[in-house]
Amino acid sequence: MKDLPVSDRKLALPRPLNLIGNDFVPAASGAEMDVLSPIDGLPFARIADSDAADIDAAVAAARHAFDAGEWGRLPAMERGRLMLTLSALILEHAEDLAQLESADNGKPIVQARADMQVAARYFEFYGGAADKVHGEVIPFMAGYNVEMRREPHGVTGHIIPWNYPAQMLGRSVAPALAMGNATVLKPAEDACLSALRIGELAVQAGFPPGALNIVTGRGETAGKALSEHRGIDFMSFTGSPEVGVMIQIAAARNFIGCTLELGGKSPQVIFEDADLDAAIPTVVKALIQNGGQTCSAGSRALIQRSIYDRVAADLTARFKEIAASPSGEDAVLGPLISARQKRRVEGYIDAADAPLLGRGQIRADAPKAGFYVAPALFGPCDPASRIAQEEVFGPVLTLIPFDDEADAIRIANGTEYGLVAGVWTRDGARQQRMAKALRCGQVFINGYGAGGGVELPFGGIRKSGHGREKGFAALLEFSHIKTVVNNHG
Ligand code: TXE
Repeated sequence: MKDLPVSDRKLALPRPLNLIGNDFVPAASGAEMDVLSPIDGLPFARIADSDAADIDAAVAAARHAFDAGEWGRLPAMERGRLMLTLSALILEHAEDLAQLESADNGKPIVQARADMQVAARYFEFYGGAADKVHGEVIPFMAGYNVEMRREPHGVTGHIIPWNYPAQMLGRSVAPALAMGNATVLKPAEDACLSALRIGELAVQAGFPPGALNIVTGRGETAGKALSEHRGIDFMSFTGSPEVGVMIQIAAARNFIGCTLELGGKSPQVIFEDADLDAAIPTVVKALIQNGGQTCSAGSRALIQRSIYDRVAADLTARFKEIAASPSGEDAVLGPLISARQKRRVEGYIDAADAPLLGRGQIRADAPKAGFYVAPALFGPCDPASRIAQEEVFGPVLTLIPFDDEADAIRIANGTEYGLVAGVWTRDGARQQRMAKALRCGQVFINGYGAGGGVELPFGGIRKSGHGREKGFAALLEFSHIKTVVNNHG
């Protein structure tokens, strides 16, 4: 299919407004900023360029919703129903949302469509869970009734990145809402249009004022103001480790909890007894998806030395075939999010301290001003080299040979990160040993990624962050335990 430049597409664009207390309002300062499409590098929309005043207003709206407004009084069952309605509305508008996401983020339309299914699924999963988080009764001394209740934190702050804007909104905000928190979301300035559209759908679904507030703008202004705000009771952040540290410090100063999801350098460990017909295409897909701009991207392939040459040759052939292109129906790899990210990734490629096995291509119809990067494959890489240690966040895969299981474990665990790992082996006992030995938050055996996997707790250790998103685990993060001791004797 011939792809239209973003400017020629019929996209219903959200207005450059924040969502505060169910009102769509401009930034208090009146400032706006351009949104560029990665597909052609041109401005195609505008958003509010908000600052601390807008965050103040959003936090106040959320506080009112929680303390005195309709949201705080809603039974859990009703909260859940509203979320299920929103889920249905996301599905109803999925194609428009996907087109918007693809133009805004650059991701291939097929991937944007899949993202909308996952975004809807978050509201379905957590909408269904809203009235299923029970407390406990604790046996205690005679004459006492002791309850352990799960209470919402109150007002929760959410800062999300640009790589999966709609999915990240659902992942961050849905469990918080399910527990009854009132939320303030600061999406990423690089891609936030789908978040604004989902905000409109939340109002349409009947969310009461202040339950979901969305303030767009830059990290160093709106994001910083939200993370440091004295009015928030919990903070959820997904982004870079550099900003994660600041979020953690701000949370500490406010004596509140936070979850941090900060990316990774996740290994895919391929043993000589692996089903290579399954492993090799999955390694490629799990890296190339979203242009490698995925926190859980399997960006290090650890390959047992006895099969290294064979696997490296196969991967090289596949990499050379991959072409970055605009977002047509057949696209598998889009542009990266921004000129900055393109420079960053190309910087890693140019400075790589390992042999280059091959590059993919940039398709001829990709606009020159778009942010396209041809995929790059490096190997054999020294596990301690920069390209094998640092998160590149682009279509770059490093191959690292290993000798035996102990060597594989040492290399796999040998970065500062610990988010996800993949293991490819037919040996059941080894599967178990590896699952135990790998230091990370999620291990996939003979597969990688799970198409959203909304039910599966997700998060990291060390530089990948702490706390868990997804699954039931996220509901626990967005609530605290209150012990009520009633001496009725
Ligand atoms: O992230 P930032 P960037 C990694 C990835 C990528 C690198 C840089 O390696 O190449 O980070 O990406 C907001 N106070 N990940 O620069 O800056 C910002 O507005 C409060 C991995 O885009 O961390 C956006 O909403 N907030 C990651 C969000 O933080 C601030 C996904 C993320 O932006 C802020 C993204 C501040 N001072 C990047 N500065 C993952 N875990 O998947 C920025 N922000």
